[in-house]
Amino acid sequence: MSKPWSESEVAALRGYLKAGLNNKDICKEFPYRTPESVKRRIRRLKDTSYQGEAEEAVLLSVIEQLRKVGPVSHKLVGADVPVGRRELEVCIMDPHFGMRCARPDSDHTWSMDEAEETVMWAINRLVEQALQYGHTYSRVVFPFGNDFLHADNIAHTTTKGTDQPEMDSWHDAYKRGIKLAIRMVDTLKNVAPVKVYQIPGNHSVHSDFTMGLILDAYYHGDENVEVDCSSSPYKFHRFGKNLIGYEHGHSVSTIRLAALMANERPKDWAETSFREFHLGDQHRKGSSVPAALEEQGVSVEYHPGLTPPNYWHRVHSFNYQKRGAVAYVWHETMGQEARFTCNINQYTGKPME
Ligand SMILES: [Mn+2]
Repeated sequence: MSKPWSESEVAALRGYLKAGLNNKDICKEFPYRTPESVKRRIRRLKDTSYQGEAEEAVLLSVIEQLRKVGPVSHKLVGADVPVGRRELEVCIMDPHFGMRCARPDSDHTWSMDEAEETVMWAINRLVEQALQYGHTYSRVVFPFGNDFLHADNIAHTTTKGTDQPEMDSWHDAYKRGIKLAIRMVDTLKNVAPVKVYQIPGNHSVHSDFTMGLILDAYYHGDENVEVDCSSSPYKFHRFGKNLIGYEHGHSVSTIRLAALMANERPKDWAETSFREFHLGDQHRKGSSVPAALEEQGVSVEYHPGLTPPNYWHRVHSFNYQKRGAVAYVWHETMGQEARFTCNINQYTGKPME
């Protein structure tokens, strides 16, 4: 086995390739290595850079095509609503699309069909409740991501490489996931113009981020949908006296969130009175340490998920948590005014209706 290539050797190799040297001449530059070893390294370098370039070219061409085929519409919905006043925030956390569960290793069954049906039931139910509330909304705020897909790649692992054996075909989940994301946004668009914030989770950072880019491209010509798909790990939404922070909940300790908000958004912090962080990750209201908190006037809340406890949850007895989704009504000056919840019965696995 030959000695591993050092970074400076690889850098030199890259330089020779860039300068147009042929394989034979490059081999002469590394007299202490066999020509086979040098050629193998050259092949590897070419393969990786070719693959990277090819993937980027495919993604850019898909995004370019989407920009052309997405809907073109001018601001119609909510255009007559007085500026500000009320916004509706809809939190569908941790859909884990593509996860497949069967009983009794999991509490309930879960498939892409069931996920689509459940997610759309939740969105429609929350919208119905929001409209029954009797007010109009100037905007719908929609955090998207938060483990939208269960696994991040064809090896069925999370972004950091933890195996997710319960994942269906990643390709299929990704393609169907895009359609579902568009259905969700289209439904919310019937209420008011939608602001989407892409929030990375811990299961599917790359997949959810690129889906955010696809949503951004798809709604490029639609003045009723705006997508914030920056690569920032957390995002902030300012509305009048309200400031909402989004973070998935797995990487920042809850106790740090208040100061993080103040530092990240000093001007918004100074001009607002109502500040909250809305998190996912735990698939239930509150995490164990601490259960829920308000620190320096910033309330931090973990949100329930719609997914059933899978084998991993069941094996650790992290099951029987309340499943559901939550929406909030924010008044421009008076703060959070109402909260709607739609619930799934944790014993039957069916929507409570
Ligand atoms: Mn999750």
